[in-house]
Amino acid sequence: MAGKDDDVKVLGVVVSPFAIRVRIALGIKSVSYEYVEEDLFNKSELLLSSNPVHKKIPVLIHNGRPVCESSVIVQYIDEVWAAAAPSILPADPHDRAVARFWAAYVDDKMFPGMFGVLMAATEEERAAKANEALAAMAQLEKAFAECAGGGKAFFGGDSIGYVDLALGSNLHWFEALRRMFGVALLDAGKTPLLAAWAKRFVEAEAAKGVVPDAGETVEFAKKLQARTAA
Ligand SMILES: N[C@@H](CCC(=O)N[C@@H](CS)C(=O)NCC(=O)O)C(=O)O
Ligand SMILES: *[C@@H]1O[C@H](CO)[C@@H](O)[C@H](O)[C@H]1NC(C)=O
Repeated sequence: MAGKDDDVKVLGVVVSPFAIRVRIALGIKSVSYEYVEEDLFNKSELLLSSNPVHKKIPVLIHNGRPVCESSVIVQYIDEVWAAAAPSILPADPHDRAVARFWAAYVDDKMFPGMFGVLMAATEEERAAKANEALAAMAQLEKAFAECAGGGKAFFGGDSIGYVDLALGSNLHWFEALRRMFGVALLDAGKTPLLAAWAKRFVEAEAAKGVVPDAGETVEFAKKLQARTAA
């Protein structure tokens, strides 16, 4: 359980959506933590020993004990720091199930399309991946309209919740892809509710200082493309 002498470390990469959602979740709960930037092309012993199965970031290390997988970590944070309001998952079991459904949808449908835009080998492939991501965004626009009834600030209601973290942690990539390829995954014409939601997300206190700017993301993207091609 949480205590005042908690030792909390996050192994991450500044532009990684998966690490960003964990860091914003800790911010929501006002948990102080040490952030350790990893080089994914030269992983630290600490990363390899704390996530020996996937060897991926993010890893949360709480009082020496690692927790892996961003969705698992965010739920862990919500449970351990349950007393620190607001809660990230809703209270009602069905609402929780719906939130988990849409967060998984972001990772399974939107993210592969979005990342595919960056890594595509051909323009045809890039267009196909953009369409996959856009189709997912259209679904998420409908989900937002339904769950927020059009009137709430966030998927989670008045404050950032589980689905907000899943989707909002990708926003700097949307802008990077727009600059690099002219691909607009967030478009006020197509998904007006999400466009307005995105502005609220990046301006939220817990997101400030964690969400990197698009320029930094573009630099990272170029390095990733070059290293993957090599
Ligand atoms: N499902 C994982 C995905 C994490 C992930 O893809 N991490 C990437 C960076 S964004 C990584 O560490 N890649 C290193 C590798 O694959 O070697 C989660 O939600 O935590
Ligand atoms: C890899 O990281 C270690 C420290 O973890 C460092 O000493 C070494 O110089 C790095 N190697 C490269 C090629 O960056």
